[in-house]
Amino acid sequence: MILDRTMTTAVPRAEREPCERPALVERSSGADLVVRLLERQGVTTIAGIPGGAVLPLYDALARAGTIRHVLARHEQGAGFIAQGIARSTGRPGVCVASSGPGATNLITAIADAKLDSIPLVAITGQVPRALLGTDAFQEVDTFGLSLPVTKHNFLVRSARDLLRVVPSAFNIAASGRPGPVLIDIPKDVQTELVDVEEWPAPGARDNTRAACDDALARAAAMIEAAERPILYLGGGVVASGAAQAAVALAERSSLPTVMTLMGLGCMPADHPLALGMLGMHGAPYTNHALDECDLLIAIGARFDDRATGKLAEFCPRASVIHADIDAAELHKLRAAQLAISADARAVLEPLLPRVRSRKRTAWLERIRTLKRQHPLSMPRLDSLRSPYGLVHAVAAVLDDDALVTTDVGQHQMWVAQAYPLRRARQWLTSGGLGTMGFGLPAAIGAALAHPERTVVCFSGDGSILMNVQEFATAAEERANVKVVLMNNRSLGLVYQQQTLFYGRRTFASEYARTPDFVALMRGFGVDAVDLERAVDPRRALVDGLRAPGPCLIHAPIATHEQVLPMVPPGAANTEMILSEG
Ligand SMILES: Cc1ncc(C[n+]2csc(CCOP(=O)(O)OP(=O)(O)O)c2C)c(N)n1
Repeated sequence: MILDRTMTTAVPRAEREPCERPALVERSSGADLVVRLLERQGVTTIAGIPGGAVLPLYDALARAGTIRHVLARHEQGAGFIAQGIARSTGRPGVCVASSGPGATNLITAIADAKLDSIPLVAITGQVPRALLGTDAFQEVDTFGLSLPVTKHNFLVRSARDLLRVVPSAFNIAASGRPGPVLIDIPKDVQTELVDVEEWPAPGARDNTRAACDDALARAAAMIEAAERPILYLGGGVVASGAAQAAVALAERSSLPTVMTLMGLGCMPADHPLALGMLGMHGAPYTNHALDECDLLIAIGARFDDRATGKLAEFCPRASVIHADIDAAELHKLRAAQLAISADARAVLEPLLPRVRSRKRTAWLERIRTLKRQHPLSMPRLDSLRSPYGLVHAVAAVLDDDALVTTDVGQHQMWVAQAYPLRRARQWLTSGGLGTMGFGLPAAIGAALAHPERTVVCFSGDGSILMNVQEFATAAEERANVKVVLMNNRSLGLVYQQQTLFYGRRTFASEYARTPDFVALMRGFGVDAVDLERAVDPRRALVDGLRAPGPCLIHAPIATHEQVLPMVPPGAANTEMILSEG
């Protein structure tokens, strides 16, 4: 018996797909089963921290020697390392933790994956079955705790059930709208022996349903009839691998294109039709263009409040086509004239040949005028002390192969505005949950998945301390991660909000004392360069970015710097604050 929260969705794949029949029956422990099933999923790297309740699984990993285990220094770090793998490859990431505090430490990373629809399989050890519900040592109800923050979760009560649970977990994590799945395995289920007669097929992403012809025809007609259409791309375009099709559609019909924080990179930032990020910190011309559009084509986006501002005043003149794999998103926040419940790629690719090539001279001319009248101001681009100057200087050293992660705060928004992201999956940021501490471990995961690439993590002096212990992991793994620490000696985004909206009462947001980050790196065995003290800061920046292995680049930023424009929370996107308050 397993506890499975719907008891219906996890249809055993073994019943649906042909199974491989080994000649002999194999006797296997639950822990060995998990390792074999992970191998069969093609998992090569997992991140975690062992503990009593998960030691049989660790022993099985040790005996098999087939899967690289990255020893994180905090389970949240392990969760974000797994997310870094998932976000940069599109395949489910795997993290492991012990029961009790190990599992609770993992919860934030799981919730983060839920809000950003990231495929993650989290495996936790649990107290033995007989002790469940007894307040045993390191017992928490991981199943109950994770219920609202997972796409699905399992408490496994028999080793045999692992044969269906593990493939199901991968199938559920990757299918439809991706998300995190948790498998909680009591210690005695890990040691229980079972005879395996046949191995189930690995859990794979379900095939996506094609969008129906009628909907595609209507979408094409609406695009055709529109005078001022805008294409609005979200994380679903990244998840479904539809970026190319989106750009092709935009080019064919001359569609100015906005992206959510999660959708950045789908259209190259320097593409003539790209209007960058919309919403709270979007460019003024972007939000003004949306205000004027008569058709909004929302693909894999969910009308998040950070993107829409005051919903009632978002795109007030527009009809809406909304395509999303998750039917629950359709009409949830904004009623759509045409709602299509399908994967972004399954909509965009067949839509393309149905849409006539259009020039839209007047609308594109209007966009050029809006750009002139309402530009995005990026002051002091030539200075490394300016946030925008620093972001540009970093980008100038790296090529499009580089991956970019961020933490959460002003630095995240400066990078979202200014870094020339040019491809999907280049950009890894915590969008929905906005979790400080995401950047470094996510960068480590991305670097492990792409050892040939440079991964740059932009962080703040607040965020970096939330998972600073993962520098030890980065050093141990020689991960090619460069952390650009934008040190404004404050929780900058909080400081900015207090300045703008709380009568300048900046409280609990400025640090009276900050650590010597360069000295800290010495302790971790990580290289560091300090742009504050370097004789030639530009040279030091290049050296730091080109050094092999992990490196911290310490960059001072004035505390008063603000990320602008800013739409006050609850205001319409056209009511932006444009200059420092
Ligand atoms: C785990 C967590 N706690 C609190 C917050 C609220 N919060 C959002 S931004 C921010 C400040 C971030 O400071 P820092 O990392 O130094 O970045 P900066 O804004 O200065 O660039 C805080 C506290 C959060 N997003 N995540």
